[in-house]
Amino acid sequence: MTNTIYDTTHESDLMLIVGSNPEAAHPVIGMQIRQAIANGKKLIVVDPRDTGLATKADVHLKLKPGTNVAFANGMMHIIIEENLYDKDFVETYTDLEQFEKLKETVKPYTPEKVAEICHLNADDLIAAARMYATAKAAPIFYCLGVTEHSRGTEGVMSLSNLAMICGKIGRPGCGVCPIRGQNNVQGACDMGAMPTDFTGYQKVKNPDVVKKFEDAWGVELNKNEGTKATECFEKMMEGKIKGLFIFGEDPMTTDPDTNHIIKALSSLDFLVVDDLFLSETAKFADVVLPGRCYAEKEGTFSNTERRVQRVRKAVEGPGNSRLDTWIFTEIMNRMGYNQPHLTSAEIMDEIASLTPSFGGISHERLDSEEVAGQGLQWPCPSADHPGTPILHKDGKFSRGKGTYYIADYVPSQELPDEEYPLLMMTGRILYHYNNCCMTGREDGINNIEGSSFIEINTEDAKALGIEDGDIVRVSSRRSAIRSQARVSTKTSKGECWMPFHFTDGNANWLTIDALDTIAKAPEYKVCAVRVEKAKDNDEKVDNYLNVTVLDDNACKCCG
Ligand SMILES: Nc1nc2c(c(=O)[nH]1)N[C@H]1C(S)=C(S)[C@@H](COP(=O)(O)OP(=O)(O)OC[C@H]3O[C@@H](n4cnc5c(=O)[nH]c(N)nc54)[C@H](O)[C@@H]3O)O[C@H]1N2
Ligand SMILES: Nc1nc2c(c(=O)[nH]1)N[C@H]1C(S)=C(S)[C@@H](COP(=O)(O)OP(=O)(O)OC[C@H]3O[C@@H](n4cnc5c(=O)[nH]c(N)nc54)[C@H](O)[C@@H]3O)O[C@H]1N2
Ligand SMILES: [Mo]
Repeated sequence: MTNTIYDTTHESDLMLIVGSNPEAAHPVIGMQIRQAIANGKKLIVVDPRDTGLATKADVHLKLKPGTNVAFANGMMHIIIEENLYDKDFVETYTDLEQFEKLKETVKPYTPEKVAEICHLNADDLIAAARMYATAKAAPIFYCLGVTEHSRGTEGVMSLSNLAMICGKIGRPGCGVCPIRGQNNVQGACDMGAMPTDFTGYQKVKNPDVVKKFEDAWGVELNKNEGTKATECFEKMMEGKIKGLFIFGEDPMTTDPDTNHIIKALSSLDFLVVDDLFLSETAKFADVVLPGRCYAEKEGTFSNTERRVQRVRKAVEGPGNSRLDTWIFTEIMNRMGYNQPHLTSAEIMDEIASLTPSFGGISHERLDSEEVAGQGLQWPCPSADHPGTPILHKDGKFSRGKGTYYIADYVPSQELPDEEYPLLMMTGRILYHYNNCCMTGREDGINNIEGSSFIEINTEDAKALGIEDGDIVRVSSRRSAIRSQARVSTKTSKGECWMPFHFTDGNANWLTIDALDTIAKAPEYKVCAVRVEKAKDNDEKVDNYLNVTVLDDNACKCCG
């Protein structure tokens, strides 16, 4: 996030939420947004479903999934046409040549055209554009409804363009605010868990950076960028990746097109999985290493607002489990690199010594009265630096003038047709966490939500002869599963929605492995499916995961 949770919910007069369901996925922030609404702040929600916050919004744009770029371009069209953009900000702080190109690009995105692409009412779009542009301060919150598309990065860039032309960046109550996913996914990215970056987004492509790390670690490093996680599966099938170490991830449940994943993992010579539990992926492994969870370790997590916070060990790890850092250190030693076991405070000191944006962060400081349990927001370059709550302050972008990355709307990769007539989105519910390895063990939670379901629109259900609660067969070009129908108007006609948490009847047997052209995140939010009333004899049940699989586990697209 460019800004903080506090300023976006307290110092704004309007909040624009695009493709994010914080009441379910970020309940603490969701609660603060609800409070902000109760305090009189306006709300625009852009989401294909009637989420909890959508029902409380001043304007709910219930757009067709996969059309965010058209929506954002439409907003900018109206704002520029009506001269509601922030001329001072644009002229002083942004690249004017690019702004002219942006104007040209959004010109054809008239309210009528966008209404048609996005299945919206043009007047609602105009109302939303005027409200956002004229608000004194307004943040844009976004999440996976924007990013998990084949044109997801372009969706993000389009929202940044919108914030920039309205001068709603670099000051309190504004900003472009992706609400991050896992508790420490921000920290994982900050620490270089990406094949293109070392810690603090220092680039592998930069020889000076590589040299710095080589000197610090006393080894020669590979100068090439690595393979993005989602691109590894293809390489496994091609035999280019033969061994794999998976650490805290369960692609068998959470990656798209499970048949594809089975095929990829089966192609490996050797698979190691480090996890808390015997996940579906761990069942495939040659070696399983039992890791320890957040409550069993010391360290720091970086939250969604770049706030590095201390985590303290509360309980001992069970049985033979080991800290993930212990496992990595042992592997380094056994592979011939002499690496002493360090405490998490010592690891933090090494991070600070090699990472300019973390230069002033240490356990000592985080535990001190100065910080008083609030953590420190990076960039925090030195021990006397207070941290940085708001990025790009006063229009100062790190690259100089703010630039516009301009994109046209491109439809999703797989759209409904006669054979698979419904557009399916997937996502999460409040009660379960991703692969369910942790939350699925709790009877109390499973009693509330314990099995696969699919939300279908009332009119579609009627046409298909399906009633609320019926067991249905859901199929896509990749596979078929059983689930339970929930019939309502929460999704629009022609659209349906499924959670991906449940092992039995998991949505990822159906999802498509199309990737975002830039970030390579999967297009989890759009694929085409057919829903029909399940019959006892219409499919065979596969033993693995107890779901129905077409063609003896063979993948339809690659055989
Ligand atoms: N309870 C719970 N909380 C979680 C998680 C969990 O599993 N359970 N997972 C965590 C993780 S890893 C993450 S990344 C976050 C994700 O948090 P979110 O992104 O908020 O969650 P999702 O349900 O994936 O999707 C958000 C919204 O996108 C909408 N959407 C779908 N397609 C489109 C589209 O094309 N355009 C627009 N504008 N909207 C669309 C959906 O209707 C949905 O309301 O949640 C985190 N928090
Ligand atoms: N269809 C569909 N699929 C999706 C999504 C969607 O919206 N739709 N969302 C996607 C998103 S945003 C995400 S982030 C992924 C999440 O997918 P995953 O990362 O695969 O799922 P998680 O449940 O977050 O965590 C995976 C494993 O980490 C283990 N674990 C937890 N803590 C620790 C630890 O400290 N150490 C170790 N070693 N292991 C630990 C858990 O036991 C669990 O088995 O799913 C993706 N899949
Ligand atoms: Mo995520």
